[in-house]
Amino acid sequence: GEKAYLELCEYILNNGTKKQDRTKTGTFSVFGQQIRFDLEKGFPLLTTKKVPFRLIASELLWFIKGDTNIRFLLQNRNHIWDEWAFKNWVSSAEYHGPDMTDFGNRSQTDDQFNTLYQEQMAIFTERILHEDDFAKKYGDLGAVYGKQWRAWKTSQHQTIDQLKNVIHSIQNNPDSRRHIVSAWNPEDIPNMALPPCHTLFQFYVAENKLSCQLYQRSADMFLGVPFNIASYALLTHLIAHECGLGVGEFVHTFGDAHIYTNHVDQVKTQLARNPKNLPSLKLNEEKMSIFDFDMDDIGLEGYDPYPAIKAPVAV
Ligand code: THF
Repeated sequence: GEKAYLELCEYILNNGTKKQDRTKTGTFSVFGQQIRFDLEKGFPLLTTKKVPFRLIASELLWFIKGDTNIRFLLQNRNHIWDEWAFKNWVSSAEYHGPDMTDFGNRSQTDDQFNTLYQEQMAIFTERILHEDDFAKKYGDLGAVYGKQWRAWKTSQHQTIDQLKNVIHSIQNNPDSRRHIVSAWNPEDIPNMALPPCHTLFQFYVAENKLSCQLYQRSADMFLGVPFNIASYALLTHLIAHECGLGVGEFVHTFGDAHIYTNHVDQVKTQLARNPKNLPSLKLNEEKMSIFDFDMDDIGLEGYDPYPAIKAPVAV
């Protein structure tokens, strides 16, 4: 549960190796850890800081639709993937604005640059929202989660709908040990804005309850992981709902589990708080298929977290 998450963060602060990373921010890192959440005990949205559930739900619906264009996220006022699309735009030949090289780091250290960056980002997201051709070209993140889950490309020029298939196999052969969805497609990695952090997940059915385990190759413990826990918990609930099953556990297995050096104070603030009761998830009982769910069909009750804790995202 939440306590296991907090203990893992504390363990990383105390025992992590200081490692440089792709984003040049620096991290404290450990390799190979696991935490578990009993989904019957409540919906695992962390209470020791406010986690924006609306953003988690809209991102998951985006994956489920098989959409890889940030326009849908922007229409839902969700900005968590903006930087990755922006990166493609500002490094393209068509971009003629101020130099945005290394914007992730510079926007955090240089106020004057940050103003320019915010301006360019606002122009960019407006164009994605309102110009179809521009959105097609620069809003798309390529072969990210939605693509791999719903339309994995085969060597025979066909596509595989892994999500539909896994739901079908849960319904028809619940005891199977092959309820797997893989987002890691070695052929596509070179064409991705960001190779998938959630590499692979597996479902498991026992005693009429659906459990899910995720293997996450790289885990930003403070910003990403609270999103990821709630996202896979929500996915498990949605699929259990469609299959007429109860919910079991969410098991979260980590490869490189890290805390960015510029998140350490925030983590310490969070560690000083005691977890409260978990909220509960309310799904629209009238909708059966997970492919028909909209934001209005997903609600949360009894969420009473501590205040949000701000931190910069490493790009
Ligand atoms: N890159 C890094 N460095 N960390 C990640 O967690 C991450 N993700 C996705 C892709 N690349 C990543 C994007 N997911 C936030 C949360 C999840 C993200 C990206 C950003 C974030 O900033 N959350 C804020 C609130 C943001 C808001 O209110 O708009 C927070 O306080 O939780 C791994 O999935």
